[in-house]
Amino acid sequence: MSEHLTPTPADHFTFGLWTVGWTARDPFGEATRAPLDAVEAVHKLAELGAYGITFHDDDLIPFGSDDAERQRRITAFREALDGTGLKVPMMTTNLFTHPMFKEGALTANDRGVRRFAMRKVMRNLDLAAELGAHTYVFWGGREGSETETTKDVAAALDRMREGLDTLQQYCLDNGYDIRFALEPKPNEPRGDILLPTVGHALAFINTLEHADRVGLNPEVGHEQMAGLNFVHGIAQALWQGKLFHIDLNGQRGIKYDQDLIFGHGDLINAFFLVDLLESGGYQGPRHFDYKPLRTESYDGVWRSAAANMRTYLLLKERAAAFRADPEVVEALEAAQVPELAQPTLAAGESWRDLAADRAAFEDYDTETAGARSVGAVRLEQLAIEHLLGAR
Ligand code: GLT
Ligand code: MN
Ligand code: MN
Repeated sequence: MSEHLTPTPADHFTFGLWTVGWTARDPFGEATRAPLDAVEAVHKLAELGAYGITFHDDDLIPFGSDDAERQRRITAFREALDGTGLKVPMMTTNLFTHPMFKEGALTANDRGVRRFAMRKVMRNLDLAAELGAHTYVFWGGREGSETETTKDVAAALDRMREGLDTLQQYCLDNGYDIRFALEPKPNEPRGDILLPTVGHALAFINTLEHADRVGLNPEVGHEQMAGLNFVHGIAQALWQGKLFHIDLNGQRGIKYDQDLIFGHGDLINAFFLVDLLESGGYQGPRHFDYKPLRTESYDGVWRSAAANMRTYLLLKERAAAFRADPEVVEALEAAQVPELAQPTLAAGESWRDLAADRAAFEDYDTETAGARSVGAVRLEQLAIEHLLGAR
């Protein structure tokens, strides 16, 4: 394997403990793999060249553990982190598995459930601060409904805002430098989930008290489940300074959440995603949130972890070759792509000047503008050829 395709911590690849640790229980069948010890996961991921590991409170400390058990597990995990140098850049809360969360957590109709959920997050924020995590993800898997009658959406959004404002205040008052990242998903496990897409979440964030400390953790498959272009969503999140974190995986079309290996879904979109992440100023971890196929045993689990990273590095290499190709540069010019960065009005020009410019309207050659060829096919084929290694 050529050296630049061998992952190292400098690549900032991270994995959820729940990904390699998924025992492959699904709604139709029992687990096909034995549980994975968190300490072993840390060692294996470090060996493979990852930078970090992320987790939900309950991934590390089973729900209902007593204090002694909790401490024992945290200590063993810390020792593994210290021994390997693996980091914990992000943490999150499980607000979806326990039956109490069946109707929501921060937005449950039941106020007692909401108060419990807030305390569960607070306790785990203490651990996140202790382990040096600076990003905290909120995936509202149970925040939604199957029926219009059971959920007052406006009230639920009020409660979501109250919860996030209060929890960020908790961080600030405790001196925790932890920013929040909301993870949109259109559906599954709920029929309809609140804040279903990047766009909904971006609009909601503007209503928060600490809006500057709240951004997004978009997941490839979640936007694609809604038929949306992930690259466009990420470009807007970056443009708004809100790409705090990212969940990389693969999805094949509008169906259940597949959580495939990165690149094993829409490969063209993955190519342009890596191109954008590498050139668009994203500095955060490249976090894989995927599920090793249920058909595989642990050899396949570790192979799939390595595959995520290698695919990313391959796409990074291909994207760099695409950008460096003089023919691509020329085709971009021909398609007027760089021209879009030029403001529509000239420096100092007002709408009055524009209104007086006959060349812009009265004398504009609309026939020629309508007949021009944009050159998109040539450009896209060049991208495909680079992606396939043909250039
Ligand atoms: C859950 C979900 C993911 C979220 C995780 C964070 S857990 O597996 O499917 O998309 O990122 O809570
Ligand atoms: Mn998913
Ligand atoms: Mn995710």
